[in-house]
Amino acid sequence: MTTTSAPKLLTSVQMAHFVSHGSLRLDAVVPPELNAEAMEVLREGIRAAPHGTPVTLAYPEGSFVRRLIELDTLAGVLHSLVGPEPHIDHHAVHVRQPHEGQAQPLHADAIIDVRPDAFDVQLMYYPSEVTLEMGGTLSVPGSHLRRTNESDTGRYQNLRGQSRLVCPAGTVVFMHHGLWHGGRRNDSDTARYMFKIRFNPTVRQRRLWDTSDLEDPRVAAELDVHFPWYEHATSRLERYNRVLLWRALTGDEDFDLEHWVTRVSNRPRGAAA
Ligand SMILES: O=C(O)CCC(=O)C(=O)O
Repeated sequence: MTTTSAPKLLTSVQMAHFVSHGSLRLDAVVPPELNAEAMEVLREGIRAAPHGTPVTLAYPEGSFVRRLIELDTLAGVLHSLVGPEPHIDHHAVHVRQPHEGQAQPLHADAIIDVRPDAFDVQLMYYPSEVTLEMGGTLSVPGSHLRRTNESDTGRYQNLRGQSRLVCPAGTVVFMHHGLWHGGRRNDSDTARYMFKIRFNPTVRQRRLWDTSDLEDPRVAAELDVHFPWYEHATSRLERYNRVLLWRALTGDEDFDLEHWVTRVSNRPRGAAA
């Protein structure tokens, strides 16, 4: 992927935020000219590419999508999360029509996905302002490591701590593929547009971000965050799963929070004297 200047990589604190929350939100990062162009391009639709197409083949040099994902900030976040030359799993233009009368059920964009050390990332781009009435994407922070099956979560309504996106034009959310989310009902008079691209990594997702702050105590604080919808016991399991993912992302097999993983991986081999 080419960029005009050096892409702005994530810090370790931001990566840890992604690992615990399952998403990162960047408000108004896309400039107004590109947002205006987006509205025309998205209304016309963007030609689909077969699953697993390299970015450079899916989106020709100079095309709207290439210029979007090559913005320094977006390119830096993408590189940090999935590395260079990812493949396009698929893309879609999601329109919540004015007064369409229904919401999408809560779902993850995956069947049960047990990869412990790899994940896909979804870029969700909102070219226009999204107000509370417009059916912004609902998401449930910290739900991405539950390994649920697609829309099996559809009967859950309104979990404590859920987030309903309200944002300025040009906002982009990067989402772990397992995060529970869904488009809400649009009760406004205006169609809501969102362009989503799912990226498959083609390299090992290890230390792809700016790791100079790896020892910052805010890293562990981010990884240890609690969400109000967690049950008591599973909140421990969430922390455990985050430690496993952080170990995979950093290669640091000793990293832990309160001994959670160390305790259950303790397999002494020596014989008693
Ligand atoms: O339209 C939205 O806000 C969400 C769309 C969605 O759930 C998806 O792309 O999987």
